[in-house]
Amino acid sequence: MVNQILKAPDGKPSDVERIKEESNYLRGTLKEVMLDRISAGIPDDDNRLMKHHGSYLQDDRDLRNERQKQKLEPAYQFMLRVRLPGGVASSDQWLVMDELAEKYGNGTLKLTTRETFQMHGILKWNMKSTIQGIHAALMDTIAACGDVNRNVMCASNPYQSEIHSEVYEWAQKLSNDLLPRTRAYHEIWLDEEKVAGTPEVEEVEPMYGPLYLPRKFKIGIAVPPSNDIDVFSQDLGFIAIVEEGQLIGFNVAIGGGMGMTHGDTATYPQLAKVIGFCKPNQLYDVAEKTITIQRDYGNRSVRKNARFKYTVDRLGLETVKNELENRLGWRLGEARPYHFDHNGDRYGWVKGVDNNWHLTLFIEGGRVADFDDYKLKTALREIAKIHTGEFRLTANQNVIIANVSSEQKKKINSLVEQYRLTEGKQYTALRRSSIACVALPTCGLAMAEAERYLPKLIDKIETIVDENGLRDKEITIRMTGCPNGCARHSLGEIGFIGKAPGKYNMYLGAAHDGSRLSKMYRENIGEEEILRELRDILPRYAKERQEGEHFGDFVIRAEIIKATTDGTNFHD
Ligand code: SRM
Ligand code: SF4
Repeated sequence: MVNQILKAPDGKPSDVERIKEESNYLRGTLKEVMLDRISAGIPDDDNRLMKHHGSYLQDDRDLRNERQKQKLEPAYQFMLRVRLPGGVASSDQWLVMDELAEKYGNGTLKLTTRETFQMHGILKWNMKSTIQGIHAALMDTIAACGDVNRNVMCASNPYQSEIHSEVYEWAQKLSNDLLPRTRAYHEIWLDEEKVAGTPEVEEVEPMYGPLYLPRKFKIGIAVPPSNDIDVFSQDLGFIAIVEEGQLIGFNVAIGGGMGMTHGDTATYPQLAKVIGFCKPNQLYDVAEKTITIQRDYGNRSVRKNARFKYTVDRLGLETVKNELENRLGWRLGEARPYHFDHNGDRYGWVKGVDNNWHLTLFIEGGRVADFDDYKLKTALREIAKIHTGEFRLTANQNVIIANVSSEQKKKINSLVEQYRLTEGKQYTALRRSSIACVALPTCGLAMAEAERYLPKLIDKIETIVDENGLRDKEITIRMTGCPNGCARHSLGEIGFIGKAPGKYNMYLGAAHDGSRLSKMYRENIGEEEILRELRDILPRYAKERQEGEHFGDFVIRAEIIKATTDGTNFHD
């Protein structure tokens, strides 16, 4: 199937390629090292493999210096990410995650920007029990991280119930059918008997092959007018096309991604581009064949240039489209018209076409915890105990209490009021449009704070917003602790990327509907300068904006920043 004319970059394969190759389909020595009680950590090679099982070894960075002084090994602990296609969890599953976080994690749950749960702070000896607990609740952590297809996202709010349930089914199917076939996960964590290497059973990965993909791969399905999943940030995005109330198919967009490295212009965020249209029953084929193109032509030598976006930019959009059509054996249809309004969530109760109700709640930084004056985790637990619908985790780190009958709505609402959950209404629209990645203390790559700092920064920006009558103006604001872009910072109308403790690069000019990237406005600035800049720009927006003009469009029209027209000119 490999096209002799197209080429993957030459170069010595990266060390991760060797680790995968020698791993016997993602097993390595994980089973043995997890039993070792001498260290709370695991060797680097096994940690690389661990990701494919949905987990990373981390250490508590707040304790790093102190432990070093005491000549102790770092405070090792694991992060565990659930695979939850479309972000849909039943009440029972919510309760299990709540309990596991208490029992084995740091007591909190992180709702991620890819619609799933993360737990932090799990000790090595508790990993197996945690994964088994998740498995018993009919969830898993397979392929939640690693060089494979990740959790498949889909539009969150099911108010157009029939369309959403169809789209959700597609997200589930893609997520399940694109899973690695290795039984490594079942053997290591679920005590399934080993089959690999025995003469009776020859293990194969029909789609991935023994080296899996050169890098992670992400798929999301949007339902216009909401671009809540940021479809253009996906390696492969699908845009649902609805005509006369029927889902007739999907526009196909390829080659998006947010990550980059400070100071390296060969790395950049990029938006996926629409290349055509497919019918619902062609969706899986398109996904599978696109993945195999990245498998065959992605860069296996330089990991920071290994994402599909670089493969597409290197080979050319048309070439990749042709290759896809060759592999499919049929041509994509012409892309259909669509329109996005926004990439955030819409808060509060909405009634679906089937008369069920859905309540979107703002969860700051996606962190579900009991705070001194705000018992959020307890509140959601109490709701889960009586809620017969489901919880929908959104790509903006929020939660939707979905499919509530009119009879149940009263009961749920009284809990919402008792625990002051919609106090978010009193927040500014700016805060409700915020996302922050985890960053410190758990993320090993963080250069600055994000989740723990953005709320405090917003406290101060809110004063400026209030002074200028912008309280109800939705301006998306996103912060990450490093340029990897886990909070999709380049798609925030105001974006911050951590550079060093207390220092950020500031970005402006992204489109409110997720269709244009931002551009760097100021480099390496601290809080005082950030506020000074916003004290200049926000009043201008308040006074000079045109009817309905979004902040991201205004800063370009007002020539405060140049528009980024493609990822390849992001750094210009
Ligand atoms: Fe991410 C790595 C957290 C969504 C781009 N991401 C990490 C790691 C695992 C750090 C590491 O490699 O050691 C972070 C763990 C921190 C912690 O302590 O939990 C991490 N990423 C997250 C989450 C939890 C952020 C959040 O606060 O919600 C999100 C989990 C999503 C999920 O459920 O699967 C998360 N990461 C994203 C997104 C957004 C998205 O997918 O929509 C992106 C940008 C989109 C993209 O992939 O291009 C993203 N994460 C990265 C990258 C950069 C990849 C690249 O192309 O260069 C890394 C670093 C890497 O892969 O080497 C990374
Ligand atoms: Fe960590 Fe950077 Fe991702 Fe934030 S953006 S979670 S700091 S890798």
